[in-house]
Amino acid sequence: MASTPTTDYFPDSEEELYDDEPSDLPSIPINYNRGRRTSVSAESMAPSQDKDYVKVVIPKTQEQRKRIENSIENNFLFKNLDEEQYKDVIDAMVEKRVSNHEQIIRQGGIGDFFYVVETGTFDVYVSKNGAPPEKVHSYGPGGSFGELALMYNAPRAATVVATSDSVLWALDRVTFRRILMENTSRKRKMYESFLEEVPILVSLEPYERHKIADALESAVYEDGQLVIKQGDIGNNFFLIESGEASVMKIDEEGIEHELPGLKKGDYFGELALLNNKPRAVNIKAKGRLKVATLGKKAFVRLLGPVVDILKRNSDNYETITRNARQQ
Ligand code: 1OR
Repeated sequence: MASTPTTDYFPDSEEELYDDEPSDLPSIPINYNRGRRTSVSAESMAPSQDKDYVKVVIPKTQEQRKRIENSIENNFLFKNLDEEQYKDVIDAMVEKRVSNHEQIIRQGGIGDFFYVVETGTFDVYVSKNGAPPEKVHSYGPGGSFGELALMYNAPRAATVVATSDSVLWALDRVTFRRILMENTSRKRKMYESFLEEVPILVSLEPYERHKIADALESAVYEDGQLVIKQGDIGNNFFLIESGEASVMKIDEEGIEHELPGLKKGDYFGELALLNNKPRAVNIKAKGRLKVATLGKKAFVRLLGPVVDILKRNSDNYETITRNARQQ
């Protein structure tokens, strides 16, 4: 049927995990779409003149299809595809076996493919202003890379090299743009300016914030609704997109103490995730509260670079609680 790519393409990738973990979120769960593969909105970012489009179909065995499904299962970029989009993506993917040390993408090169890692490991190098390349990231199974050049019609932003014999699935540029780009760039745009203003995230690279955007889900709580219940197991991390939240701590005698509230740009819910402890306080919406949340796995993976700051900040909680009790 379609343009079968030659076999010496150089795929690339970018990764992410969204996780089918338990969630703290309320009745309209943030993951309401999961598993249903309902259609995404049709705001057209992609050059998707569907009528003229010839689908890429690379014949594959059931076993190969299964392997692709497993590889993309936890990848945020493949969320929210409808059944047809999901099938089209799998049809279009090409298996690429690579050897240790093989270069998959070269910084400055032209973007042709987007890559998903089935097995193996990859390192990412960036050279800034002609300086020697520095390792900035690595990928393992489930990861994906090479979306940037395809999304922005830009040269490859980094070099990606296999660090073991590996198996990749490559998706051609046209299929990537037609199916995966719309949702991805919509989300990155939606959260971009907000994430730039979240104090805890300022030290991150823009690309790290993009990846957080891929993983975020928004949820809304009405006035008085409990977001976090003291004593519960914690599954999510929260950033306040708009509105305010009140914070209450119940002490051993059952007396409730009000702690300083939270506002736009503030975060909460990290403590239970960092320490694997029950939720330390109650957090409630004060008026309408909109939050962006990350599941635990995504939190660990994407906020790794700021964990020390989160931990340091949490040292203040004890002082704040002590002061509140004395009032
Ligand atoms: P691409 O099409 O530009 C290289 O081809 C790919 O490496 C790129 O898409 C991303 O998928 C992936 N900056 C830019 N690209 C990165 C980065 C990155 N990490 C992975 N890729 N970082 C910023 C470095 C200043 C690393 C952030 C952790």
